[in-house]
Amino acid sequence: MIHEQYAVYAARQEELIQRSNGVDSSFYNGVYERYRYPVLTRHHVPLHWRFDLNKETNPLFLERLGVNAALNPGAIYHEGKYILVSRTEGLDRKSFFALAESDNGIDGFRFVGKPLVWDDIDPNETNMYDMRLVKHEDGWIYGIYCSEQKDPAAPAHDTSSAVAQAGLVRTRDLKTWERLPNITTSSPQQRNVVLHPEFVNGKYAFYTRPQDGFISTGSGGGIAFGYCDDIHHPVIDHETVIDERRYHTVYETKNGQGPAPIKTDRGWIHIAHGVRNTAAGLRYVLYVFVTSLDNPAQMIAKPGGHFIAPYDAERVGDVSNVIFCNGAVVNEHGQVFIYYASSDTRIHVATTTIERLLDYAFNTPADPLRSLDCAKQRGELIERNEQLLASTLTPAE
Ligand code: M1P
Repeated sequence: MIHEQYAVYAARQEELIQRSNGVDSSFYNGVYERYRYPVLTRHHVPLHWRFDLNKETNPLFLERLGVNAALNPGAIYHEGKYILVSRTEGLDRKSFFALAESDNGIDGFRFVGKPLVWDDIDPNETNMYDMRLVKHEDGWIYGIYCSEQKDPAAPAHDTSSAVAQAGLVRTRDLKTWERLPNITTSSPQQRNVVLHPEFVNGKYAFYTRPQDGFISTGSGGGIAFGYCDDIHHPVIDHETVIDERRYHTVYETKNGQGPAPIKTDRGWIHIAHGVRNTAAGLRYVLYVFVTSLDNPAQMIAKPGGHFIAPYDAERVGDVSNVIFCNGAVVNEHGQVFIYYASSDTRIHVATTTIERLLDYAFNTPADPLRSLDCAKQRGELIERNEQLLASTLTPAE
């Protein structure tokens, strides 16, 4: 018999799911819109994924398998629906992947089915997270995710050290998933590995992030690019760094490719995350760069500074001061939906258009890298504007 409390809490959850979302008018930069509410949170996770609904076995209606957070979703636009594959973290700290969909990409997101599973080919894989969903021109939808295990070389007293590698799955229908072997690279650690959506020089191509340590990049780091001959035995022999870390930038400490790059007639738009260290810990923001259509490993534009950074309530969460993005989609009208998580806790959307993204990418000045040069850069903008203002103001004004 179903517990009577179920109907009460199910109705509350339905209200949350059906709440209409709107642009947050407190924010304007012309580049993208922010929205009033997160689009997906742990409160959206269905009750029957968390509670035993049976009154006989759960008379007090206690949550049995709670969910701590919904974050860092992969995203695709598929058959007219906006699909997220959320990193969904149980109270036990283990993340699993769960699919949610919406008709308009802004609100109404609803988890569907059950948590995603596939053949368990690696008994050492302990945690899985941050899937990039990529519709490849070979016809498959790929999921590339971080596959994490305890560091086998760690001494017995060290129960924290971990090794991250890139796990690989694929599907055609978003229901059944085929697990392919992990992607092999020469780097001791890999996260933020992303498949390029098209063949490049006839090969599968990946963005990687070689690094020495689980958290720190060590001598590695930077967003790299490499080829893979056989997707069934994915090996990337050679990684070339295409976007290096650099002193006193928003990506000084580390960076990583976000979603698969977005194709436009002027180049591939990349949304990436950049990390710098502060007295309060690491700060994660998003930034943008563009690579050439002929050669997606060649940078052709890079606006200075961050694109999206933690804003207001987004600043606080399980890991505060973090914006992370591994999912963005473009619909048939050229509208862009950027799904990002704030502070490793909940998922938001920002909307823009290809036209605005290209304008931002090509016309935002580059980072001059030194304060005095930044002051001069801003001074020049002010001078041009002052001249314009002076020439357009009538004496009466
Ligand atoms: O906690 C912030 C982020 O930390 C990691 O990011 P990166 O791969 O750049 O080191 C990931 O664990 C990511 O999931 C997380 O949001």
